[in-house]
Amino acid sequence: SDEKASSSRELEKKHDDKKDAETTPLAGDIYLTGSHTLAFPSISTADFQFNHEKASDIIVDSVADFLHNYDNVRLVLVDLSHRSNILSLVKVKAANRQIDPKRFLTLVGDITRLSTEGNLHCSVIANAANWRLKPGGGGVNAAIHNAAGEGLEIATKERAGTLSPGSSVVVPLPSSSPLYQREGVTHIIHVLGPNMNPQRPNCLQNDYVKGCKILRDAYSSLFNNFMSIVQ
Ligand code: AR6
Repeated sequence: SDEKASSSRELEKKHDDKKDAETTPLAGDIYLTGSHTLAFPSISTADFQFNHEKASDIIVDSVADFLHNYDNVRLVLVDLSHRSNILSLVKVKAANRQIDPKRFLTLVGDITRLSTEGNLHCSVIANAANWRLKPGGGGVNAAIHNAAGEGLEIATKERAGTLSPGSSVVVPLPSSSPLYQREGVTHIIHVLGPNMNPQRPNCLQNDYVKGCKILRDAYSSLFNNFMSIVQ
């Protein structure tokens, strides 16, 4: 019976070791909790028809700059499909720039289901919004408003009525919101990017000098607003 007891202790010990291995964060990840992670969609590259080569350059530049200036934060670019052109472009360019893959991830998934379906805890998510900050309109804006419920629309109105291209606004999500309860999202940052779609307001008619500047401003506003939440 002694033998039995010792072998069962062995088993318990093994079990504990395994548990430790599973729960101990990697050295570089120790400070990277969900509250230090921002997930964002590629601004302006679907409904707003912004050029993907140019947008991917701007994303990688903006991310590299930001991560150079701040420690202990992590950025995640999300898109819905494995065939996402923008994700492929950004992945290659980020690797070429030797951006730390632990601090900048590209992820296929629904930005409103990162925790439940992507196993990524992330308390701040960005939205590619419209200038009226209204729900609907398709794309990621509709998905986020649908997932968050009308609490988001109300909370947004308290913060801002409209948004100008290249700027962003932080909206704390009410704790009653399904997106808060299910996914642990505490803040939405609405971002308005440059628009190249003639069917939408403020179309830049392929003026990429203006467009690129506005997209850079949009990401820098987004990342600065993210830091204002984290700090
Ligand atoms: N999860 C992750 N990424 C998504 C999701 C999702 N649920 N849905 C779309 N994307 P878009 P824009 C990706 O069109 O080009 C709206 O109607 C999508 O594949 O949402 O900035 C607003 O009201 C793409 O990579 O935003 C504005 O009027 C990215 O999100 C207008 O569209 C952005 O696509 C804004 O256009």
